[in-house]
Amino acid sequence: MNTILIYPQLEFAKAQIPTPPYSILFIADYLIKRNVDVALFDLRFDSYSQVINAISNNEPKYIGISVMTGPQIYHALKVCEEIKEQFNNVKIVWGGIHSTILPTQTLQNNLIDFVIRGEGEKPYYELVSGKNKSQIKSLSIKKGRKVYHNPNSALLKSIEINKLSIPWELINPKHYIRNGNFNMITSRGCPFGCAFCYNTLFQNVWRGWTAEKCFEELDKCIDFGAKKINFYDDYFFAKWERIKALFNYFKKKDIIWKAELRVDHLNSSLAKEAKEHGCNQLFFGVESGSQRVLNILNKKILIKDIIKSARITKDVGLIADYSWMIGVPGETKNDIKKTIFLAKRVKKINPDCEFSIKVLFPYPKTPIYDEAIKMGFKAPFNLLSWAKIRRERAPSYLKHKNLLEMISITSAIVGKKVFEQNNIPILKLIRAIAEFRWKNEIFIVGFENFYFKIFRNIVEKRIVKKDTLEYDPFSHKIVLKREE
Ligand code: B12
Ligand code: SF4
Repeated sequence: MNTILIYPQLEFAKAQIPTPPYSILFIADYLIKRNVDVALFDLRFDSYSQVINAISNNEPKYIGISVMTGPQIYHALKVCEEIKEQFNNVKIVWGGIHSTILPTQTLQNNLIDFVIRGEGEKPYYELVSGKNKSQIKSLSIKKGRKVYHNPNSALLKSIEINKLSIPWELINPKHYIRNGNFNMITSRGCPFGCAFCYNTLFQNVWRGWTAEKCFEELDKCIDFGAKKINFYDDYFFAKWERIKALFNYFKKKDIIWKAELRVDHLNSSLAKEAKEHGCNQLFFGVESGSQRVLNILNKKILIKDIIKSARITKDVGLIADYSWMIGVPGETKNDIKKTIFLAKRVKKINPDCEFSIKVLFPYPKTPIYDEAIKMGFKAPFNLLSWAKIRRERAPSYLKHKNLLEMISITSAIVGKKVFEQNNIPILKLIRAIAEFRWKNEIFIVGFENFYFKIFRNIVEKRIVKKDTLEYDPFSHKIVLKREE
């Protein structure tokens, strides 16, 4: 039994510290432990010809592709096209958040044979090991033009998650370390039920590695060069005992780290302890400066929590990264003003903080999506139109679409330290214009909106020029790349 798992290319991948493709790494580990041969390709580093050769040599019956909403869909379709052209009998299985949200629409595409919704470990193993398809939970199948969805499978339990390790032998770990920076994930799920969040689809249950399991996995990452770790967990601080043990581990191993925390969970002693144990930065999803909008979003935080977080991080000397959101169904211009006002106030309290304001794109099956539909939102109707979704682009049902996009683009420029690099003239110019706009709140349509993509390309090319320069998110500097 053998299979191939593929992580398609991402847009602007070069300007980021590449995150290992954990989605398919965990699935691979589950399969390997059950005697399935797995080859894994991350198309940020591997080529189509490697994939084609592996299919020729191993003749797998199923190939699994991991896909997020946005530009990755386009790259995923390209690789599927290439595969189907040469190997018509191979069955292509899509998994990941996008196909979990829209399994029927995904299967309407001719290139895709099956969708696995939700966590892929168990259903994908059952598929490749030949279990009767009608018995495989979470599998979506098409017969002719009709699509059938088997019932959802149960989420993996914490005990099962703790049996999963990262099979580093399948990829080159060094690809994912840049100047000691490394992105890691130690848990799944979040119980808070924010109205816009994909976690509502995953039954909002937190499951994670124990502290001991974290040490075991982190030791391997440290061995191949990880020194500064960015935790991508949705709810890293879920279990206090686990966090205390991890704090001691970070101190012992001299690890610098950052992670996401809810503002209502922050207090001075937690911030101090985190700082004393290597924390350099906390990420807060604060979303809005309007309490009314926070309530619509079911965020369960108060404006005063946001302000307090800025004071605490300032006092303790932590960098705080605030993520704000506009374009919420039911939001007024006044609410948007309040968000800009609060983002400015927070920056004033803790000048060392970072921030960006993103435009909400409602995802099907989240509560906010139903509100958006009532207000005239029309979701993209096929995979290629979903591929066009961009973080800074506002959906067209929103009034003041251009204004929202300009706020988003301007905030990303004034709020992110990467634009503070004075040694790159183009960044200086972009920042000067954005600062003028931000200060005076002039967000009428400007050339930045039209040329933002070109700007991003320039920035990316400059940062990765000849692959020797890159942005270090911990020191907030563009640094010379060292070979790990
Ligand atoms: C790290 C990360 C990134 C990294 C890239 C990840 C990587 N490996 O390189 C970066 C920062 C680049 C990124 C970018 C984006 N991201 Co992102 N990202 C994440 C994050 C924080 C962790 C992903 C992860 O590793 N999860 C852990 C694994 C184990 O979980 P998983 O991916 O869900 O995989 C499981 C199942 O989904 C399923 N599965 C997944 N793939 C497959 C494949 C097969 C064959 C099968 C059977 C099953 C299966 O099984 C897996 C194991 O159980 C998630 C949030 C989260 N906590 O998951 C958001 C998240 C995935 N990102 C999201 C989004 C929207 C984006 C962007 C599109 C944002 C944007 N609008 O620009 C961009 C993509 C832009 C682009 N350039 O293409 C959304 C996805 C929503 C969606 N509808 O797809 C998430 C959920 C964040 C959120 N809260 O909204 N992201
Ligand atoms: S706190 Fe964050 S991860 Fe948790 S449900 Fe809300 S948005 Fe999602």
